[in-house]
Amino acid sequence: EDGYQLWLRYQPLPAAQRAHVPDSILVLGADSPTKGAARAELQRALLGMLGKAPGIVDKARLDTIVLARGADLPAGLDTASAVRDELKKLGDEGYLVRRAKLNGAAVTLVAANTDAGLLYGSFAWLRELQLPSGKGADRIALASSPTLPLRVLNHWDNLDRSVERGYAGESIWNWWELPNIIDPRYTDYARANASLGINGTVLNNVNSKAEVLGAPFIAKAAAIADVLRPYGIRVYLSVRWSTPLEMKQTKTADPLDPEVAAWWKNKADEIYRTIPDFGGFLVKANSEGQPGPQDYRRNHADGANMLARAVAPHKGIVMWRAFVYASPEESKAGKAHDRAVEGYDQFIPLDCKFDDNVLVQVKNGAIDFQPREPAHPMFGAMPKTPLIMEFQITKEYLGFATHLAYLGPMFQETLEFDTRIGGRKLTVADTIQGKQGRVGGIAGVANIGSSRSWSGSIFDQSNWYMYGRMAWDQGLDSRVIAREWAAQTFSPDARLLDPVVNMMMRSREAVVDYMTPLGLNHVMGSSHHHGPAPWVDNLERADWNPIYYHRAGRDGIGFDRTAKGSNAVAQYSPEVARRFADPKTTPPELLLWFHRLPWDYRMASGRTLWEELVTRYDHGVAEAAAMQAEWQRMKPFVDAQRFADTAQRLAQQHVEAQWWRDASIAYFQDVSGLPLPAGVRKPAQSLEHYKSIRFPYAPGI
Ligand code: BDP
Repeated sequence: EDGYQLWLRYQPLPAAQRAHVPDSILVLGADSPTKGAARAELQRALLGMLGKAPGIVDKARLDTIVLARGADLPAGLDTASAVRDELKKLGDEGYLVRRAKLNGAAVTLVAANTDAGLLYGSFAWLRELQLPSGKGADRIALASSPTLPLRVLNHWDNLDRSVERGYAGESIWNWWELPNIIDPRYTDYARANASLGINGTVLNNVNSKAEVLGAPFIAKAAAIADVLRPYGIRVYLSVRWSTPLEMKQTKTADPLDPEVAAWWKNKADEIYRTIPDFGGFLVKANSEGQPGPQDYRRNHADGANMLARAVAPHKGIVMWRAFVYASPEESKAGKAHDRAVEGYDQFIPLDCKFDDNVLVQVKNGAIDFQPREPAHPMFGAMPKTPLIMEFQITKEYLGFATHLAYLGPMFQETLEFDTRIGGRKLTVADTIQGKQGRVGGIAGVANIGSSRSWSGSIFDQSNWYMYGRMAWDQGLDSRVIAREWAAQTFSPDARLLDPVVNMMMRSREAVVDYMTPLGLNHVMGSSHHHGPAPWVDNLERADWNPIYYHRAGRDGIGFDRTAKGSNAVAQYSPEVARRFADPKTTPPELLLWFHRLPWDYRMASGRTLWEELVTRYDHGVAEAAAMQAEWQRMKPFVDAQRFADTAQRLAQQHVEAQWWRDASIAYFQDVSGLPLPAGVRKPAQSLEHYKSIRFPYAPGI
C-alpha cells in the first residue's frame, strides 16, 4: 500500500462485526450529483467491507441504508416526525443517522436538510462503522452539524505547479492539462475532503500572480469547480493586488480609483459567469513584498471593501489576511521593534470598518506557524469583524514531511486558549464561532501534493484528517481524532492503535523540545526553514533573523515582551496579560517568548534556565528515539510498504533531532560562555561545523 487511499481504505470487516451492515442502498427523492456521490461512496465502501457489491434498491428491506432529505421522508417511516424535529436543529450541513423502521423493515436512516448533509452523514456513518468501539451497525446513532460555516483549505500552489512550502511533490492541479484533461485524482481529493466536511478550497498560492485572473486560468479553475461541486466544495482564488495594473488594464491599483473598482467588478462578473458558485477571493496584501492598498496610502479596509463590493452581488466573500509586518521603511529605520505586535496594531483600529462580506484571516499565532506560539491576541479583539483561523497543515517549521509531528495537540491548544476577554471564559474557538462577535471560519494551509501518499508521508495524512475534523467541530479532542485516523488508516487492532496514538500525541512536543524549547522560535535555517541556524544575523530585515528572536548573549536569553520590553503582553486581556507579564506565572513552554532572563534564572523544576534548556533538547532527542523504537514494534500490524516508509522517516528524524540539539547547544554554549551541565553529552561536532552546513537544494548533514 502506498497510502493513496488515505483513510478511505474500507478494509474487510471481521465476521463478528458484519451483522446488520446493509447490503442495499435506497436513495429517496430526486437524484442529484451530490446524492450520486454519496451513493457511490457507500457502494465502494460496502463492497470493500463486505466483499460484495450492495444492491441499489427502490424499496427498503432489512438493514437497507436509506438516504433522505427532511422533505423526502417517506410516509412509512415510523419515526418521521421525530426525525423532522431533530433536523430543525441541524442546519444546512448537519446530518442525522438513526435506526428506524420503514414499512416494517429495520433500516439505517441517514437524514439531512440538504444533499451535502446526506453526503456528510454517509461518510460519518462509514467512519463509525470502522472504529474499534465496534458498536454494531444497528446501534450507530449520530447527529452533528458544523460549528463554522466556512471550512477551507488554502493551497499554496503556483501556476507552474511548484508548491510553496509543499513537501509532497508538485501541485495536484495539473494546470498544463486543464481544463480539458481531468485527472481522476481531483475526485479522490474531493471525496477525502467531503469525508471530513471541508467545504471550500483556495486553489492557488497567497503569493499570487496576475495570470490567475486571465481567461485561461478562470476556465481551468471552473473545470476543477465542476469536479468538486457535487462534494459540497466551493472554489476560491488568491488574487494579487496589482492584477489590473499588471495586465495594463488600469493605470493604478488604488482601491479608491473608480476605474480600478470597475475592473474588479467586471472581473468578478466574468468569474461568476463560468463558476456560478465561486466562493470569493483570498488576499495577501502589503506583506513580504506583496503589493497592496498601502502602496497608495490606503488601509487594509479600503482594499478589502473594494474587492468585497465586486463579489457581493454574487454572494462572494473576501478573506483578507492579517499576516503583516512593519513596513520596509520602518524596518530600515529600526522602528520594527516587535514583529509580534504588527497584526494587532494594524488591524484592531479597523474593526467595524470592513464590509459585511469581508473576513479577516489570522494565523494561529502572532509570528509565523512556529512549533509553539501563544494564541494570536487578535482573536476576540475584533468583535465586529468575522475572523478566520489560519493553521498551517504543511509542516514548514516542523521538519517538513521528514519528521513525524501530529499537529492535533497544537491546534487544540490554540483553539482552547482562554482569552479571558470580558473577564470570563472565552476560548479562541468561541471567538471564531461568534460567541462574542461575528461568526468566522477556519483555513488550513494544505499539505497535499501529487505524491502517491498525497502528503509526503503517511503520518502527514493525519494532519489533513485532523484539520478537517477540527474544522467541523473545534471541540473534538485531538486524541480521539488521532484514534479515528489510525483505525481507518492502519487497523482498529488495539495492539497497533494504543501505541500509535500515544506516539502521535507526544510527537509535536518532541519537535518543540529538540527545535524550539521553552518558547524559543524562528531559529530555523534561512528561507527553507529546515534544520537549526540560531546564529543567523545577516538577513535583509532585522525581524527575519534568528538572533532577533532569541536575543541570547552572555547575560541571558529570550524576548522581553513585558512592559519593560515591547509590551506585546498588553495586547491580551488584562487577566492574560498579567499572567504573561510575570515569568513565574508564564507557562514554561512560553517563557522565552515573553521574557528575557538570565541563564541562572531558577525554574520551577529547580534547574537553572540553562540546565532546563539542555534538558529539553535531550528530552526531544530521546522522544525521537522512542518513536523510532515504538514503530519497529508495529511491524506485525502494518503492511510492508507503509511500515518501511515510516521507519525510514523516523530514523532520519532521529538523526535530525540530534543535529538540532547539538547545533543549538553548541551555539548557546558559545554565546553564554557556560559549561555543559554535569553528565550532559558534548555536541558531536564543533559549532563551526554546524554553521558550515548549507543546503540551497537539499539537506546533506
Ligand atoms: C511564511 C512562509 C511564506 C509564506 C508566508 C505567508 O515562509 O512562504 O508566503 O508565511 O503566510 O511562513 O504568507
